[in-house]
Amino acid sequence: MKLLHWAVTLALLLAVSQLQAVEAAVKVSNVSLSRVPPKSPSAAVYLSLKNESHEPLQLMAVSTPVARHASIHKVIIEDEVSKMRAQKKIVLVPGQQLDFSPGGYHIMLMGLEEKTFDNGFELTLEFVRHPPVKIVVLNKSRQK
Ligand SMILES: [Cu+2]
Repeated sequence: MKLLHWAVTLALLLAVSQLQAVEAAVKVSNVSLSRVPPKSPSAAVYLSLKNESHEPLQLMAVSTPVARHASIHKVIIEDEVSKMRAQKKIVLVPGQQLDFSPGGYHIMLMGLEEKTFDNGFELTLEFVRHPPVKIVVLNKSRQK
């Protein structure tokens, strides 16, 4: 009975340490928000995403309670015209860092809920075979 207890404890410890290893696989930094024009009902979030694991990392979706619609966008040039295209996924190879920036990748928020948006908000990044990562976006561009 005691041996079984130890086996269960060991299994749990292993599960926890594996979970922590996976959690540390994604690093998010340089989070910023752009809302142009200031009163428009949409905004773009920029950030740096780094894959610190030894496996490819796939960002599949984004969500936030402050917008009716959130998606991964990329700016492309087509016939000399700048357009935004929704991206189904972004794949980062091990060690790769991707900087979302104006003119490139961004997280598009549409149909903003003004009251909640103004105080900063939570944004969830969803990955394949990796737990969701929640980040906080501060609304520094707030206008009184
Ligand atoms: Cu966009």
